[in-house]
Amino acid sequence: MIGSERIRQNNELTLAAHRDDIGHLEAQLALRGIDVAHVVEQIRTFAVAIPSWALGAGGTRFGRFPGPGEPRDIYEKLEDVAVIHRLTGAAPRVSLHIPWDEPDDAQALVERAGALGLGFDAVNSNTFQDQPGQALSYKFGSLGHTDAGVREQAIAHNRHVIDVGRTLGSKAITIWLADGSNYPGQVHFRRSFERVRASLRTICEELPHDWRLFTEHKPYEPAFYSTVVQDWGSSLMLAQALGEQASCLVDLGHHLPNTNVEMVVARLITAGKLGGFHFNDAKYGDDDLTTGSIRPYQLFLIFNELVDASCELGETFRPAYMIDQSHNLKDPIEALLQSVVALQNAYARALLVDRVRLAECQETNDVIMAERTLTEAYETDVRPLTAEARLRSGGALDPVRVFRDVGYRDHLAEARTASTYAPPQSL
Ligand code: RM4
Ligand code: MN
Ligand code: MN
Repeated sequence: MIGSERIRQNNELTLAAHRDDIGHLEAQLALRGIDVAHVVEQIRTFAVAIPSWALGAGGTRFGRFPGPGEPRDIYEKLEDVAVIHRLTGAAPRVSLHIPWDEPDDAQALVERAGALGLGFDAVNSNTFQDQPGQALSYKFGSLGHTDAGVREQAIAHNRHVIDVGRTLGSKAITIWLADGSNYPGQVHFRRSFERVRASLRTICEELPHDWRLFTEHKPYEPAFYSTVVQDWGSSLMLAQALGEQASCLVDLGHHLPNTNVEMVVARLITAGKLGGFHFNDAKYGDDDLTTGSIRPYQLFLIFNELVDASCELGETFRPAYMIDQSHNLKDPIEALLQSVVALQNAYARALLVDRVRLAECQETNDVIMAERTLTEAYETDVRPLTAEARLRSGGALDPVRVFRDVGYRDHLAEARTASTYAPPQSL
């Protein structure tokens, strides 16, 4: 339904206005010494992975409100990701959570994905829930459990996830652990960290040579007193202990209030240990809201660090970009379209920063002009640039509009009756 012809027809509706907008912006940016064509080509290179767990309505521990036409299995989730990719030109890979989206036949899944023009990004292991038939419980931890048997079971699960990922063509595993405690005295802080480190070391030693392992920190939830991989410091200690293949994953919602996340990003870059991102947005905690919906300036400042680093480090700087959101109210496909566009916009703004002038202002301690250099880029309406990038990639000027105009959700509601999809709650 959302083929290139439908997208082209929809683009036609506002193409003339778009041409005016980009022409105007081109003239404005030329005065700032910026070549629009070059920026558009850079935006076209941006890609972000879509999480397999975000395509159905999420939920909280208080309830879940399913929407019409939710995907009933992983194949239907791939179809939804393909729609997002077609409309944005920037979502060519899926990040699988196992066992939530454990494929019955990984090879068949690879073929289906290939036919849809998709591939697979990092695989995610799950030792934060017990699975039916599992021998030992993760109630008191997994990779950091006091019982060696539980740790071994959790290591074996990660091994399995890597095996699945190999068949899929993934090149990384992301490990987020719920290990922690709810009350003072419950766990020995140092011992539990050492046990996690030792378990991760075993996983890392067996990792295929061309794979990366990302450790993802989170300050609290579900553990409310202490979390073993609590902050970026703990995550960095792990990545450094594990060696070359390990690095840190920054989920934007996994920081205590008021943390300067863009500076965390800069520190990890300095350490050579910025592995990747889980993009989302948050007001209070791990809220998993639409990327860029609450703190768009922060998102821009993060991309400013990323662009700055890639100017210096070139091709070697390749963080993995993934979205990690939970869609409780919005149509998941629409929310993901919004998120991809928000990321394209943030990246575009960061590309407009005059880095030579910024460096000069920093060297001469010109506070006002340094800040203005950033806000000049941030306050530029970059929407025509990202629309043009999508257009050139065969995508939509306005992805959500196309999705609505073709009535795609209604079509899915009819095609996918009797949804059996039951995502996990309150993650
Ligand atoms: C966690 C963390 C992980 C994600 C789970 C579902 O809070 O963000 O990345 O896999 O939620
Ligand atoms: Mn995450
Ligand atoms: Mn999270």
